[in-house]
Amino acid sequence: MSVSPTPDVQAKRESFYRALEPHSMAALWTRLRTLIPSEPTPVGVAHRWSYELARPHLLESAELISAAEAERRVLLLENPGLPGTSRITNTIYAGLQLIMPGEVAPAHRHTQSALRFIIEGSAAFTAVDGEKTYMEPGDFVITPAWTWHHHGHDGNAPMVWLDGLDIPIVAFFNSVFREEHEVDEAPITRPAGDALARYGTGLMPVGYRSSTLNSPVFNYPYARTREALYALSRAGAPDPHAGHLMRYTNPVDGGWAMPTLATMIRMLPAGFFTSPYRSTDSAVFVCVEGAGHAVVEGQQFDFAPHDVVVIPGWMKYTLHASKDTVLFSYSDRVAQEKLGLFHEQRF
Ligand code: 1HN
Repeated sequence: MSVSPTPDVQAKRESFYRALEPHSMAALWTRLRTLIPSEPTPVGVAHRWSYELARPHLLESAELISAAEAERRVLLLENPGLPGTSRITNTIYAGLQLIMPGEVAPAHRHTQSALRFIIEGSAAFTAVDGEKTYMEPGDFVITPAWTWHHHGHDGNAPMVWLDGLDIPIVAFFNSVFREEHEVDEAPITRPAGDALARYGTGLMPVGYRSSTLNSPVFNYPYARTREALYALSRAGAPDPHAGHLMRYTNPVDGGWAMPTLATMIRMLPAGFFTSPYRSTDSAVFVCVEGAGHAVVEGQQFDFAPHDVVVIPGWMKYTLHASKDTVLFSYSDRVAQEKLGLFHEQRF
């Protein structure tokens, strides 16, 4: 039990604290409770971005700037509780990227890892480390750290995807490097589909040794993912807290597909309500198909296809599907697990 100090003692302490300041010192006992709270304090707020509202702004941006001039034509999704930070959570970045027919987003590389989750359009490709992959709605695509990558578009309609990056994590460790390629389109050295054929069919070349922390598969096509999710949903009951939840894996070791970001996808049958859940990772959800709502710490966020919902870590939430619904999500869980920091609670 702590006893309140007398006014005299308190005044002496205050002057002691002020005397420490010029020496770049401070008394821990004045800060201990804020430095080490009894449980996580959620950072930022839960929020929903309606794609119907975002889309006209995104398309308008194409009239103002080319992909080449912008380098990446992206409207970033910034947490309303973290203004000016370019963050959707304290640890992750999200943005909606638009590429128009014929455009090229020039080749560069950086130490941040990126994922793309395709929202609309077809016939655009991303080239990663010498291989192109053409992208379709619902595909999950990885751009590993420090790989050359550029995007192009051979089709005739706008193409949009959600970018997810570990920018705040890399910034925290001050390990940011970037480089522009000498040409806009980096050389293509392997046929499209090469990685999926070699590593993504349950087979692998004998003697293959991975030289990266990422999955060698860099496009997980939605057609296959969807088939697996719906087969799973027909085969048994959903998990009460998660629904039919699957994670994208690295076929080399069965671990997560990316070294910092956890990527998952779930199917929630029509009428299903999840039980309350919270975890220390902060997550970004994309509604792929269906409709429903999330209730986060008592606040409701409706979602329809292509809407994005952010749920900061340690906020308690439930999910409700009014139709058969598929939700993609990514979070900082992989980084947290590696550091022994991931915790979850089911109610
Ligand atoms: C980036 O390289 C891409 O390659 C997208 O498409 C968004 C946001 C910040 C930094 C680099 C891309 C990005 C980015």
